[in-house]
Amino acid sequence: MRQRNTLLALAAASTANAASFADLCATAHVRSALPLNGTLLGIDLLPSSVTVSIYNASSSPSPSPGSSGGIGARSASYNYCNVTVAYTHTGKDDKVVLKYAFPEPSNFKNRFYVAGGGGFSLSSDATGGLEYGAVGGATDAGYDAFSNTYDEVVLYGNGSINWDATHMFGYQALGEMTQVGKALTRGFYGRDSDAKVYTYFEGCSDGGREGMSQVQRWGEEYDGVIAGAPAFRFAQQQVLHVLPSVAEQTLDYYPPPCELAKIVNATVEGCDPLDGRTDGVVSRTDLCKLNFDLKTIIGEPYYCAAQNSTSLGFGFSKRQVQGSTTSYQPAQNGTVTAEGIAVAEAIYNGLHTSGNQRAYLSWQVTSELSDATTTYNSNTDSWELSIPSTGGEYVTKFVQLLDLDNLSDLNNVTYDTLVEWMQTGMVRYMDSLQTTLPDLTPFQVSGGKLLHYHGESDPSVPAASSVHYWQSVRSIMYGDLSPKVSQEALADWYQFYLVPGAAHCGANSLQPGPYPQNNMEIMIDWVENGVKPSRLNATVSSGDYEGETQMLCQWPERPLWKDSSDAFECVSDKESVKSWTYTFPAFKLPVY
Ligand SMILES: *[C@@H]1O[C@H](CO)[C@@H](O)[C@H](O)[C@H]1NC(C)=O
Ligand SMILES: *[C@@H]1O[C@H](CO)[C@@H](O)[C@H](O)[C@H]1NC(C)=O
Ligand SMILES: *[C@@H]1O[C@H](CO)[C@@H](O)[C@H](O)[C@H]1NC(C)=O
Ligand SMILES: *[C@@H]1O[C@H](CO)[C@@H](O)[C@H](O)[C@H]1NC(C)=O
Ligand SMILES: *[C@@H]1O[C@H](CO)[C@@H](O)[C@H](O)[C@H]1NC(C)=O
Ligand SMILES: *[C@@H]1O[C@H](CO)[C@@H](O)[C@H](O)[C@H]1NC(C)=O
Ligand SMILES: *[C@@H]1O[C@H](CO)[C@@H](O)[C@H](O)[C@H]1NC(C)=O
Ligand SMILES: *[C@@H]1O[C@H](CO)[C@@H](O)[C@H](O)[C@H]1NC(C)=O
Ligand SMILES: *[C@@H]1O[C@H](CO)[C@@H](O)[C@H](O)[C@H]1NC(C)=O
Ligand SMILES: CC(=O)N[C@H]1CO[C@H](CO)[C@@H](O)[C@@H]1O
Repeated sequence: MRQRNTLLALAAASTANAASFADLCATAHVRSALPLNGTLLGIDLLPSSVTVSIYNASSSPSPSPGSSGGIGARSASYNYCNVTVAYTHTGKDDKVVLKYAFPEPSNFKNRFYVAGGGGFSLSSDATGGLEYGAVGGATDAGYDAFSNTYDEVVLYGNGSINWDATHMFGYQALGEMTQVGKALTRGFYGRDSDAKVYTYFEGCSDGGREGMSQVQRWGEEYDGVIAGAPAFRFAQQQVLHVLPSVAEQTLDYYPPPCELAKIVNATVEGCDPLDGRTDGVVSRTDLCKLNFDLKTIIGEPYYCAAQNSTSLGFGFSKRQVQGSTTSYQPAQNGTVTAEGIAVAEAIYNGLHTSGNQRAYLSWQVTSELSDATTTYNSNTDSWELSIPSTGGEYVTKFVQLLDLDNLSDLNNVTYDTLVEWMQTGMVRYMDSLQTTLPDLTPFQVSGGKLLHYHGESDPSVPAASSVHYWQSVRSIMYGDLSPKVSQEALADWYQFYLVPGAAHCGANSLQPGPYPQNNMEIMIDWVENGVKPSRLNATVSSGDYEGETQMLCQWPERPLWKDSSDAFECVSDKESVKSWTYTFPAFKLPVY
């Protein structure tokens, strides 16, 4: 009898759910669920702007294969209520458009999910959380970010910075979208105004920086943040993209791309065994840095066939061809030169002033030297400077304040000039783009969990950049505790993992290593069930060890195979940690 009642109740509930999705996904209901003016300080919602529609997965065509990001593709399998609503900042008369995807009530699991973007874009997709039973949201940040990238609007004109857009892109837009979204989520599903809505962020590259911006500025709003390869310490990070070109100019040697590729390949080959297993992956770039002499590569032959190459670059301005440029490369047949090695060493060694003070860290040895790629001039049959637009555009727009998409040349540009550009960018955008505040107390105190990871052979954002931030947080928050005690305290809520061999936010075609696949499951378990990870689950996706699970070591421990037929051990290695540790005396301000 009791069982039958339960079944009836369940049936009634599911009918109510089925009937109610259309009721919930209705303009009047959404308007009534909006937070009232005055509840979220400084945010006035505009009820008249609300639009709603039910997205029916079954009746909608699936997104085209290869459509960007992959996250959007998930929406094809879920029905959701598509809501847009705008707000204005009190007294400001601006307009920010938000969009949200609400799962059907039967799928809703009390969660809110924010996805990070990349390059100069915030995510414009609100559907990434549907597979986790989460409401998701996206914001146009007040500068129509659904169609514009931030670098297109950062200048009103030469010399005139759009600070509203800068702060919105920097951290504010996502924080406000999340605040409104959580309140709206409670109202939409009829929960109490103080009901818990587990709130997650997941992103990589600029998305990782965005995640860190939320941890730093809106810590109380988030329960779990997953930040990959964050493009933070923005000034140093963007100017770093120009370092390889300046090294080539300074050393007056413009290596053929094939020579650089050979240097990287030979380094990977030479350092592969140092971690105890020869598997094509340098799981210990620190041992490579400490024990491998690049000069031993001099004289090794290289050959690359002629090609019309599409160079990846990390160009992320919309006015430039997104992510790729095509150029002709003749056959390259030669041997690695001392000059080529000197360029590689200058790049891996990182930026120093003319007085030999360190200004910044660099990519780990074994990372591809993508930003050093030269272009072929068929008139002179020689290789010439090619300034990566990532760094070039940052210098023209953000430092020089000129509405130009790239530096046209490096005349009179020295290592000292790069340091000056970093200094200008750091000070000017200290409270907007820099994104390295190391005191995360509000996030920690409210119970937030941070999972931070970085591909060890990342050729765009150096892995050491993440290590440096972890060290900054540890010393600022636990400076009075011993290393061991502070590491344990930190690991209760902030864990950092290097991903051996991995490139920028993904696997590396040159090193068939592991990559984490189920970070959100791990994070949900940590936040909602209290299951604290101690290693990070990752899977090898190609090569001889395809399918192997590697439980990655939590920083500062490092992997080491004692016997290549077993799993690696996680070891402490002081020399190794030292090789990842930097100070930046070129700057008088602390660089967190
Ligand atoms: C909130 O304030 C805005 C103007 O700042 C106004 O347009 C809007 O109608 C107000 N919302 C409500 C629910 O009163
Ligand atoms: C989805 O289905 C609902 C209910 O059948 C219908 O009212 C709505 O128009 C559909 N929406 C779309 C976008 O097809
Ligand atoms: C969601 O609604 C907005 C505003 O009406 C519309 O522009 C957008 O195409 C809708 N998205 C989907 C997936 O239906
Ligand atoms: C470097 O190694 C990759 C594969 O690992 C190969 O495709 C490429 O041709 C190599 N390049 C050179 C210059 O040896
Ligand atoms: C590169 O492209 C040019 C012009 O399209 C063509 O003539 C040439 O054969 C191509 N070379 C290679 C190596 O593909
Ligand atoms: C590259 O140059 C060497 C020495 O000049 C020559 O022996 C070799 O055949 C060349 N390789 C190719 C593929 O052309
Ligand atoms: C500017 O950036 C583009 C890539 O978008 C690159 O091809 C070009 O060589 C750069 N300009 C200079 C002067 O290096
Ligand atoms: C901005 O400055 C650049 C570089 O000096 C110049 O080429 C461009 O014409 C200027 N734009 C405007 C609108 O004045
Ligand atoms: C590791 O991730 C893989 C791929 O997502 C998954 O199949 C496996 O269950 C995970 N293992 C653990 C221990 O989490
Ligand atoms: C100040 C300075 O060094 N100026 C030099 C900049 O570069 C040009 C040539 O590109 C020289 O002529 C200038 O003397």
